[in-house]
Amino acid sequence: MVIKIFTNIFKKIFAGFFKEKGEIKLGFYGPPNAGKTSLANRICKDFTGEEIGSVSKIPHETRNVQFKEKVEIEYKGKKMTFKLVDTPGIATRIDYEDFLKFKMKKKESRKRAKEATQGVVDAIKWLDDMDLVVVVLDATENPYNQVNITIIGNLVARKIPVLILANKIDLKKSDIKKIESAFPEYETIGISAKYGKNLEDFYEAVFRLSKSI
Ligand SMILES: Nc1nc2c(ncn2[C@@H]2O[C@H](COP(=O)(O)OP(=O)(O)O)[C@@H](O)[C@H]2O)c(=O)[nH]1
Ligand SMILES: [Mg+2]
Repeated sequence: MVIKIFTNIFKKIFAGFFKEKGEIKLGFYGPPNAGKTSLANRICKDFTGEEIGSVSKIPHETRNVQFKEKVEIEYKGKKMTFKLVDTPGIATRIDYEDFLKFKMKKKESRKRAKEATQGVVDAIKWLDDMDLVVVVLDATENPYNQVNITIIGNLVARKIPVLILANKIDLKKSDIKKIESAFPEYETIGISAKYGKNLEDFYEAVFRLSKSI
């Protein structure tokens, strides 16, 4: 009897330990069109053979939080299991008229704007659940804006480890230094999600930060 109780307690502790450490919840956050889904897809494809969601040049393509569980990433002989969480782009202003420029019909544009607005709410709701967040920024855009500062400020307030990615370094206009100087307290890594450039540095940082969780 006593042994049984002890075994059960032991099992519970052990299960809890694995539950916490077993799967690291890795969130992809950032403004629309920065390349969050492109990056999540690349990782998923490389390690599971499947993609997580669709990519588009039209902003707010991702309007639901989407996941891929039990993604085992291998880097330099080490393995870690992640739950990848790809989120809708965070924006302060979503105007359906912006979609009309992409030859989208009025009705469809209005629907997209409504869903995108809900998407922002959902992305923020999920923040509390994350173990580690990768903030994906488009390195060809000015990083000093309300959205970026709000996302990073929120993560800091919640004490969630942050890694900043300067994406689209394949483009001539990209400027990693500008992102680094906008957020000097955080590690910034330049990548190209589309062409799979410099992902080694990204995995390196993710593994290192995951160990400290
Ligand atoms: N040149 C370039 N384009 C990219 C890169 N990553 C994403 N894109 C493009 O940026 C647009 C938005 O990508 P998406 O992954 O949907 O961004 P999300 O809204 O942050 O999920 C698409 O047209 C992508 O092909 C990159 O590394 N380089
Ligand atoms: Mg997306």
